[in-house]
Amino acid sequence: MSNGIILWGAISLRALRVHWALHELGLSYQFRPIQSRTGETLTAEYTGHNPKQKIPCLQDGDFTLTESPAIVNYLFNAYGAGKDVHLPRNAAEQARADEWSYFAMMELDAHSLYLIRRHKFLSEIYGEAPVAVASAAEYCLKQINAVAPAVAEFDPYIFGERISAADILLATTLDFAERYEVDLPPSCRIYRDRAFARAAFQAAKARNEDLDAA
Ligand SMILES: N[C@@H](CCC(=O)N[C@@H](CS)C(=O)NCC(=O)O)C(=O)O
Repeated sequence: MSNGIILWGAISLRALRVHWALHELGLSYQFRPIQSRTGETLTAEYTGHNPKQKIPCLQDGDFTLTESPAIVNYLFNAYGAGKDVHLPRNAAEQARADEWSYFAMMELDAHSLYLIRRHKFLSEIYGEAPVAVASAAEYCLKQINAVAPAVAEFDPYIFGERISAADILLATTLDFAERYEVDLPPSCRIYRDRAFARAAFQAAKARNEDLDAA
């Protein structure tokens, strides 16, 4: 357990990734439930922690970290030893974890889903771009369909019985895709549902949505 951890960021799926990692690791933490596009990320205090003015941001003592995949991996590496989670045991496993993580973060999250979010669901801020949105949705579905057979082989997670940081990144991003109207193939839906049924995920989701938290 650590009492020096503070997580900034509520409601957002990217903040949820960090809440989930903290719950899987059984870590206590303080929560600053600031949200995107409310002005709360623009304060001088928060900008001091994250000049990018985005959530999530983690403080662990005097160590400050942004970018949800970096934070999830940091927490697993710093606090996962001896816990009921999977940590890569060799270079090949680390590479496999990286492969799934970069796939989720780059091919799905950055290249396609964030584009759909900005130019379809937040078009009043970022402008409409229907051709780009349709192309991104098609691209995202093609990428997800390409990995669906491999996801069907997870037993039940990427590395077997124990959940890994890469699972947190992949499962949340597949859910992100479904929210943005990408039709998940059955193996991906089953995997996401299985991961989200975990007690740690359910507790994390409740905390992520608890705007009265301090
Ligand atoms: N790559 C970053 C993205 C962070 C991000 O875009 N956060 C959104 C909320 S999900 C945000 O803070 N948006 C506020 C804004 O764009 O002003 C991560 O994964 O942490």
